[in-house]
Order: sequence, then C-alpha cells, then structure tokens
Amino acid sequence: MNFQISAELIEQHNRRERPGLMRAEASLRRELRRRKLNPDRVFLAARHFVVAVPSWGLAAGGTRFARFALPGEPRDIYEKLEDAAALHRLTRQNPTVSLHLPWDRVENPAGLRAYARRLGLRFDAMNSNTFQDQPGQKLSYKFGSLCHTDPAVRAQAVAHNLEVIEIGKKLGSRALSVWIGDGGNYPGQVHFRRSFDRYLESLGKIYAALPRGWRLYLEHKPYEPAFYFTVNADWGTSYVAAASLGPKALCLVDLGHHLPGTNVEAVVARLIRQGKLGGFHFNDAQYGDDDLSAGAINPYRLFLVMNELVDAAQDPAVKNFHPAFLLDQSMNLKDPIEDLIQSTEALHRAFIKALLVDRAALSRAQEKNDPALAERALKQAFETDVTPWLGRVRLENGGAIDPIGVFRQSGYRRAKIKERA
Ligand SMILES: [Mn+2]
Repeated sequence: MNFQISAELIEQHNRRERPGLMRAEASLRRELRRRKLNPDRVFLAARHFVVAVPSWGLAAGGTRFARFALPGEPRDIYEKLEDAAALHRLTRQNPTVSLHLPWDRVENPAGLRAYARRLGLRFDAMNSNTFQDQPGQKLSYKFGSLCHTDPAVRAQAVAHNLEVIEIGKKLGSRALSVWIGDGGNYPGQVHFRRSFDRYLESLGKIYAALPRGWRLYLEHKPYEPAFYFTVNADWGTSYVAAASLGPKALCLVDLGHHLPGTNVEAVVARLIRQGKLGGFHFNDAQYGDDDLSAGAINPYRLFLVMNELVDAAQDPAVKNFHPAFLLDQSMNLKDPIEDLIQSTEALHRAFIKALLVDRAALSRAQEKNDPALAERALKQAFETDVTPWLGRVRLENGGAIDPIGVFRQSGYRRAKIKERA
C-alpha cells in the first residue's frame, strides 16, 4: 500500500484551525452584508470552483534551460495520478487531470481510467505534442508539423493528433488542445499565407475526427520556439482559425502567451463576445511564457480576467460560454504539489473577489464616464480579504483548511522519496 495523506490528519488539522476560521468568516460576512451583498449567494458560487491539473505540472519542469531533479517526483503517469489525488484530497478543487502525449505513456487507457476512478479523479483535455521529435519517429518536426511544407510530415502530425483523440475517448476526455511551435526564425523562411493555409487544412482533418461532444482548443503563443514568425501567434489568428473550422473549435488563452503590455482581460472579453472562448491555461509571468504559479506576480491581472468571466456568466446576452480551467505551469523550485495548491488558491481567491464586484455601480460609472468610481468598484472587490472563504470552501468540501500545512506535516514527499528511489 503506497503512502497517502490520511483523512484523520486532515481532520485533526481542521479541528485546530476551525475556530479562528469561523471568527474570520463571520467578520467577512458582516462586511459583505454592510455592502448590500448576499454572502450566502456568493459562498454558494465560490463552493463550486474547480480547476484541472496538468500531468506535466506534477514533476520537475523547466524546459528552457535546465531541469533539476526533484527527489520523490513521480516516474510515470500512475505516480502522477497518485500525486494529483493527494493534491485533490487537500483542496477538493482539482478533480481532473490533463494528459500530454507522448510525455505520458498510456499503454492501457482502460486500466488507467479505472485507476484514476479509484483515486477519485477524471481526465480533462488531452494535449498533443508535435513540437519536438520523439525517439523512433519517422519524420522530423524541425521545420514544423501541421504547417510543414512536406505533406508526409503534416500527415504524421495529423495522425498523432488522431491517436491522442482515440486514447482520450478511452479515458473519458472530451477535448483536445493543440499547440504547435510551427514558424520560422528568419525573414523569408516561411510563407505567411501558405503556412496558415496548411495549418487550417491539417486542423480540418483533426476537426473532422472529433467525436460527438468533443471540443478542439487552439492555443496561440507569440514566439518561442519560432522567434521571427509563429503561425498561430495571437488571439486574432487563433480566432480566425477557430471560426473557419466550425463551432467545436475554440480559442484557448494561456496567460503567459502574450507580448508584454497585452491587455489579456480584453482579449478574453473579445473572445467571449465572439462565442469562441474555449478556456484557459492559468499561470503567471514576468516576461513571457514563464509558467510561474498563477497570481504569483500579478494577482490584479488574474482578478481582472476573472472579472470578465463573472461579468459574462451573469449576462444573458452571452452565448456559448463554458470556459475550461486548466493550470499550465512548470515547476522548477517549489514542490509541485505545494505550487499547485498555491495556484489553485490564487485562482479561487481571484474568482471570489470577482463575485464581489458591485456590477450595478460599475455599470453606472461606465455609462456616466466616471473612471474614478468605476475603478473604485473593481478595487473595492479586489482589496477585500476573502481568505476565510478559501479555507471554508475546502472545509465544506472535505479538504484541508491549511493544505500546505497538512502536506508538510504528512511527510508525503519524504515517503515518496523512499517509495520512488
Ligand atoms: Mn499552455
């Protein structure tokens, strides 16, 4: 029997933390009533918050420069699910895992699905990988994959995506995320229009193979690995591709995939307006695709994104709005489980704060061209300390009030270092 974090330890911790939490929560509820908000309604919405975990976020990351060994890290997808289950025991907010093929070798999808079910987990979107070569691969992706000039390379990349869909079907997944590194480093290297034609043609074949009820997420990124020109570099390109493919194709917004200064929340609003927002890869960044913990650098930006989502969810005019939430980060320094706890908490915090925005006051200020009062409506919500509800929601759902405290005391990583030696 592999080591697990016990329900007794969580309960023991929660008993100790509970009185202080309840006092803090009562004071938060009083403050919200004073602002004429209904605390019960906000709490109910806050309770249902969940976010999927990326399988690659459970082991040591750091793909750009170097990887440092993480003692006790999972060695295969089964051990990654074991760690995801430990995370979910603590938060009760991470019930699904997103796989990345072929990084995750899935030889027996039915067996893996049963194993996940026993751990209380399900599978989220599948991720294909045609941005690097795999051992034994016939044709190279050095000069591209879905957009390659050679039809044989494109066919190989399409076939990989179809295989990922097939495995995803057996795992109970309902979506495929496609990010490609196709592009070029030098002016003249790639024909802009024709490479995009090839992108659409290849995606069309993948789209045609989507099972009923599936969605195709297109993820854009401005640069890296292609520095001069990237085929799907921005939300506009991504939108054009999704719109020309059809209703099952949607745009995925990775918070780190924007040039410095981009107004990401406005990008989100634009995609919502077009009925094309598929979901998110949440993380934070100082420069580019840094893949840091969500909200680590700029929690206000995260709040402003959540604000757009809450605003859209409450607007009856908005259609086709079911954004998927996935974390996408690469752990280099922190323990991955602690990092994912912190990101989940940062998202939950931003989401609850967005629920506190006085939308009537904000709307009035906007109509009257009153930037001071409009900003105040946002800042009042953002500056409210909703910490008591983070713990309270976890407690209500059977998780830990202080997940990192329990994780440290459990000795989980120490046990895994021994088991996985
Ligand atoms: Mn991503």
